[in-house]
Amino acid sequence: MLADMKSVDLLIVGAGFGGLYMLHKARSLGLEALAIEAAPSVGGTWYHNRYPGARVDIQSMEYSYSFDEALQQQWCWSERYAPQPELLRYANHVADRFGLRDGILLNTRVRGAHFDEAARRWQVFADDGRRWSARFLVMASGPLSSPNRPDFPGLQDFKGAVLHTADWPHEPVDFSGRRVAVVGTGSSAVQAIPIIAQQARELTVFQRTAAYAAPARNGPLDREFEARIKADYAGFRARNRRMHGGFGTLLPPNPVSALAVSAQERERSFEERWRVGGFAILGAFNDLLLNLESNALLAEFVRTKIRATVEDPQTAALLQPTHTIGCKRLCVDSGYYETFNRPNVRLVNINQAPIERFTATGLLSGGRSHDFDTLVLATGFDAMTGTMLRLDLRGRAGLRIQDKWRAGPLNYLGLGIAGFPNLFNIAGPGSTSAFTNVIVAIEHHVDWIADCICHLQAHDKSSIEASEAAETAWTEYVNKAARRTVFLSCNSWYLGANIAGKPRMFMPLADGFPRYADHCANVAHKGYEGFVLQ
Ligand code: N01
Repeated sequence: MLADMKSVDLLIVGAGFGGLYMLHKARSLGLEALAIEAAPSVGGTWYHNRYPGARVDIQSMEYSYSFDEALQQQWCWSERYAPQPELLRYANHVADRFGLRDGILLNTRVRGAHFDEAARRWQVFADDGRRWSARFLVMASGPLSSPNRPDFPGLQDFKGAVLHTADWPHEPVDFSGRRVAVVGTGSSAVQAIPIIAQQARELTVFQRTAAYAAPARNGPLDREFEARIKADYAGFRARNRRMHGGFGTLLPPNPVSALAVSAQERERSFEERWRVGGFAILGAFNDLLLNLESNALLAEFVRTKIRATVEDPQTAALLQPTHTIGCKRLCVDSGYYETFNRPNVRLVNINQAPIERFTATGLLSGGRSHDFDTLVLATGFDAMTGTMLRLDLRGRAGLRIQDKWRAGPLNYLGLGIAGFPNLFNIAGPGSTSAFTNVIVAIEHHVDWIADCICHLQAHDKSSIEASEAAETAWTEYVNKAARRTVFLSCNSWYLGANIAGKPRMFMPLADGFPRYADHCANVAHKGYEGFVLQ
């Protein structure tokens, strides 16, 4: 049995943007590496989330790899915010350009991995029974990769088609002439609803929590702007890496409190950034995500925009969010609120009257039945931990990840887990991933892991493992950072609050990418302080 097992230096779970770069980097170090991907294609998020309207919410010139100058010079994005098909083409281009395909096993789902203490190697196994032995295991399985499918009573009785935004069919879906229901109003729904509404005969949106959305102001990429960035792309990337979210130098945050200026000045600043679009509005002042009073001023500004956009006062009132803005990730839209002015679109509040059950022809809520032919679940993800917790992952002494993370995802720097030697996590909990341009987060993690492996080799060490003390201190650090913000004031996937029974723990680090990157660099500089090297 063991003789059949293929041995590699480094095994990567996932061939999305994290897995692709990790594979390339590992090979550049001379390591034998293999990426295992459950999907039939590379691309990760951008392979699965192909619902109508899916596109990135960070500008394309920023949301792309920086590790290769020729790649970033030669690739041309078509729009300010790239649509999903183009992002998928980009992932495929990267796989071809860097000759990665022969190191990627597609259509293969990793079922688990056990750490063999005697050999100090990971034994990794797939659903189809194949097994591998690897010295290093890198989880590049993505923070948003396990779709959340709420256990709605009676859903199995519904006779129409059921689609999930995060697991969208690969053949075109034609909504024309159909009565469609969308459950959920997060980022995915906000992007999909305007497009579905243009096709469907009727669209009913079931809303539990109203969403804040800022206009994307998407359009064709301005070629002069592109040329300006490309004239010093490396400098642009370096400046972005010093920004809180790893992006945003095009319009840096205003370093002033929203409470320190006059009402007119505040309004002017909000308006200016609303016109720019996207996340720019969150940088109108420096305390919008730190101070509830400042936050409330921005929240009211957006509610005013909603009231001015939506014609029916009852619908406009229902669309008004009441929670802190930015506490759930801000949505970036193209015509979301306007869509509710269409005669074929209806909004149903399921906050007061939750979905009681599905029926053969629709659903019941608040004692009323709603009929439709196609159901779109835009209900998000079991974020940050969902994919790892579905694996049979066992560290030293058979420690199961499900036991280790019973109260939440303990880890050190988001990169290592005590009890799980030589396992690295890319863009997971405990790092700034969810608050960062994720490609910046990925490149940083991959580079750190590569440096760490070089260090181990140079010092003749065979394993590295986070210490429990460092992990405990880091978890407190992550909690403390969250307490300084408004992020604990609502239910969000950052907190695990969207999944029934999931322990509530604030998972991403809200401390800003530069400080986090400095922290990781210091740890490395001090010989991987907080890790045990053997
Ligand atoms: O998921 P979400 P998403 N009954 O969790 C509702 C990234 N992303 O896929 O708020 C009824 O935000 C839920 O209601 P509530 C981005 O990071 C980026 O939209 O929990 N409703 C909510 O309205 C984003 O943050 C882009 O009360 C239920 C919705 O479903 C993350 O992915 C595009 C329910 C889920 O919203 C997740 O976004 C798309 C239930 N039982 C996604 N359960 C870009 O723009 C959940 N809901 C790049």
